[in-house]
Amino acid sequence: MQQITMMLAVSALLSGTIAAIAQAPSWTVPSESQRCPSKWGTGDERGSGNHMKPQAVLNAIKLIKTGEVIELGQQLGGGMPFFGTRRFDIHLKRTFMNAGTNERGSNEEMVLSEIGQVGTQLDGFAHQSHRNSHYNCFKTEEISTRSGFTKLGVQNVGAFITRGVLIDVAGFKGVEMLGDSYEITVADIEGALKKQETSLQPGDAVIINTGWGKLYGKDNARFVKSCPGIGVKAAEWLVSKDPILLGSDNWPVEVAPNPDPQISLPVHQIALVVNGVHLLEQLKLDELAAKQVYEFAFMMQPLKIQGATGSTVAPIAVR
Ligand code: UVW
Repeated sequence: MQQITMMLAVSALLSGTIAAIAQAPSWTVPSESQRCPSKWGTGDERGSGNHMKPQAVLNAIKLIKTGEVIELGQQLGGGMPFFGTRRFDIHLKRTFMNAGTNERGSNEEMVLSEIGQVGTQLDGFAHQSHRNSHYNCFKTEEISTRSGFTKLGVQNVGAFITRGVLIDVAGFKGVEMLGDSYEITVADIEGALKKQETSLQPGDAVIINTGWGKLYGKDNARFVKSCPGIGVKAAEWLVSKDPILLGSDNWPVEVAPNPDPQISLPVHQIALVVNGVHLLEQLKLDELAAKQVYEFAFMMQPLKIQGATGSTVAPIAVR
């Protein structure tokens, strides 16, 4: 009898452990005591943007040899892909004639959009949180108002002029486009960098080509349904290289959905919340990849929208 009770107890213990293992998510957000204050100091709002110093500009311009400018921004308009219910409606306000003998006509437009979160966009730190806790442990209820965030607004980001590095993972794999929910591994990134003979430096704008941008405006339904991109391991590896931002041609920079169905866009939290590293989404990378431009001067300035969570941007690569 004693033996049977013991066996039942052991089997209950084992099945409990197995159930716990089966349920454990593959990644959890580090505690506030582990991630705050950020390495940039208590109260810091700029995170990786602190890399922007005059020396970064001087290093970047040394990479300009021909003056060729390659645009990295996708077009904004009705034909672009949207995540969820986001929209971009442009209403033309037609000509009016101004008084004066020179008969000057004027036109303008009104745009209705989640202007910080559509098209080629820079994610600011107010965009994401862990529960109510943002980058550097700013609390949502203490920094959010009807007219925007009082801390971490995108107007604080400023201009980025720094070394840009393209990691062409699609090229490394010998495909036009990675598979619909392919998770880029650390080995893929290391392999691509080795093939390109490029290495990463602190303060780089690190940009990953998945080929997914080819669907932008062409197959929008597929573009937003899922996407290839970096997962937790590759994101942590890249963040350990201390970049100014992580960018890609897909919609969230990271693989979606995450292969672990228990977690939702974890790279958003790894980058924006835990480490204060900006994300740059929906880049147009076809020209950069086709021309095999792996190192360049990267230039971008987000709109100075006070208290906004992000900004549509039109970055450029200059070589
Ligand atoms: C979300 O807001 C979920 O995504 P993104 O930052 O990619 O627009």
